[in-house]
Amino acid sequence: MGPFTISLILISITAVLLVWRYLQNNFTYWRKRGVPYVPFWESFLLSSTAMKKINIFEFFEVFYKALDGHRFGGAFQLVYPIIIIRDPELIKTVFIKAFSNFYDRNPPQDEKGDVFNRTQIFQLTGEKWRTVRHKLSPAFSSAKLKIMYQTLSGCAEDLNAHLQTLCSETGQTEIDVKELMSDYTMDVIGAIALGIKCNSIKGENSEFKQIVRATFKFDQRRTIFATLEVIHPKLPRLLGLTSQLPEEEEYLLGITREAIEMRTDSESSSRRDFLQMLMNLRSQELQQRNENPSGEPDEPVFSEDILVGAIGSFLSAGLEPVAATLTFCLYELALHPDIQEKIYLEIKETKGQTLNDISYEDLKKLRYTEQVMNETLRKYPVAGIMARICTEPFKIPDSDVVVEKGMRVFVPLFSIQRDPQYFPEPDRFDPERFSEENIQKIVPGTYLPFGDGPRSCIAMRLALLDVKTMLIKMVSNYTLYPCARTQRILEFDKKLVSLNPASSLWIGVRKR
Ligand SMILES: *[C@@H]1O[C@H](CO)[C@@H](O)[C@H](O)[C@H]1NC(C)=O
Ligand SMILES: *[C@@H]1O[C@H](CO)[C@@H](O)[C@H](O)[C@H]1NC(C)=O
Ligand SMILES: CC(=O)N[C@H]1CO[C@H](CO)[C@@H](O)[C@@H]1O
Repeated sequence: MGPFTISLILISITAVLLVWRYLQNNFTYWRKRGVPYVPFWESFLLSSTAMKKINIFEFFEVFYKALDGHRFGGAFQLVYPIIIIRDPELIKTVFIKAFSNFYDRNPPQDEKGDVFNRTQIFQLTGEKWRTVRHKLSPAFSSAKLKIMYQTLSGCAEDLNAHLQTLCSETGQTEIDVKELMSDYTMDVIGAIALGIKCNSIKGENSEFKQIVRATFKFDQRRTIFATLEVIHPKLPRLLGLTSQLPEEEEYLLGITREAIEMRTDSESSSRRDFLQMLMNLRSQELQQRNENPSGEPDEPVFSEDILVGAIGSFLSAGLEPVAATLTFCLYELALHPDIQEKIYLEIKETKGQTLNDISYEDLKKLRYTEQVMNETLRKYPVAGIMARICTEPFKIPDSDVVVEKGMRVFVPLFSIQRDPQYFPEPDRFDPERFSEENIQKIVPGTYLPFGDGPRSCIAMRLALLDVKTMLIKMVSNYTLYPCARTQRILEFDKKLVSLNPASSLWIGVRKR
């Protein structure tokens, strides 16, 4: 054996020992701190089968149940210790009171990553996130929503017209709600974000629709990307992987740029879409810089990257999650004719004598419809696993445990909203849980479909308005019913990180 071979063997042994020590440190992380936890091997086996056999909600359900009786507990994601928060009060603390300790949703991004990845609102971190969020908030004000309501009504009317055609012969038809709602949200988001008409409902399979769908589909490639990112934010790029395919990214970048360039000043003033609002913010910023050239030359906030990123976020948050919520809602209505009838009567009453559409101001009178929407989001929280990164060490109240900086924190909201302790008979779809006298009984911190605190969903009111507008159109003109193809037990898509039916979802639709 030459000296070279010997040193090679020694190096290998050292490397193995170092890795083993590192893993050993991680494995014993929770035990050493006296925190209840799901043992490493259990977590690991679960995550290795999780990719295909169960979805992320069921994955966290196992942790949730294993930690029954504890306010919080440890588990492992790959080989890294993570913390699971179960207690409603502690959840509120993490989201609101201790917000500055759990500032970010993701670890700081790899700055050289792809534009979309880097600038999506949910991925912005630190101060930049605060500034952008603050400036975007007016986009979702009541005045803006009132204008958007017209756009939404137009899209819902297209849907109505489409169904009228399908029902024209026999007065009824069977629809794949999942597909139909996916088309509907595509039309809505195209109109609201970019001011373009996609005509997906009318059956146009536009390039926009194809590419946007592909871009925001959480496929195998993206699962691998996300897994590598857990190991190290830079790892995907080192291996040559981007979260977006370059051609998809180029396309979205292209249409955004094109949309910006095509807008002349005179046209701009009449535009009311999200892109226009972003452009206005950018010109305000430019103007301020010109007027005050001596000021600090900060990095511009509304760079083109941020603009494209904001549009990208808008598309990704406005498509699948909204389509899924609508799908679950219509499905439950088809199975519950009594609930459907109550909505129908409420809408009819609100419309009163006039057959006009319900005005924006009158929408808030539809309390029962809102209860149904709330119950849908309770049973099917599309973003049911909420994640935070610890940005400042945090001592958990009434315990000696300190959450260390960099630790990933998970709130298994899906399991909490289906915990019989908080919602008796959780599988039952029951809008009465949100009736005037019952809603007070809901334990704070157990119902948070849009998150809570400064990082809650910025577009919550728009999403709810979208759902409501569609429900009004649908229920006032059609009766939904289960047909032979309707599944009685819903299976969720195992490939996605958001909640979605696994396959087509058929229901019957009859003209009223
Ligand atoms: C629906 O839930 C929200 C919380 O997300 C609550 O503020 C609202 O009062 C609820 N409305 C009804 C009618 O249940
Ligand atoms: C019901 O359908 C008819 C025919 O398309 C339409 O005129 C009417 O506006 C619809 N009603 C509602 C509430 O959408
Ligand atoms: C638009 C843009 O800058 N895209 C970049 C995304 O990331 C890849 C690889 O890192 C670059 O090649 C692209 O130019």
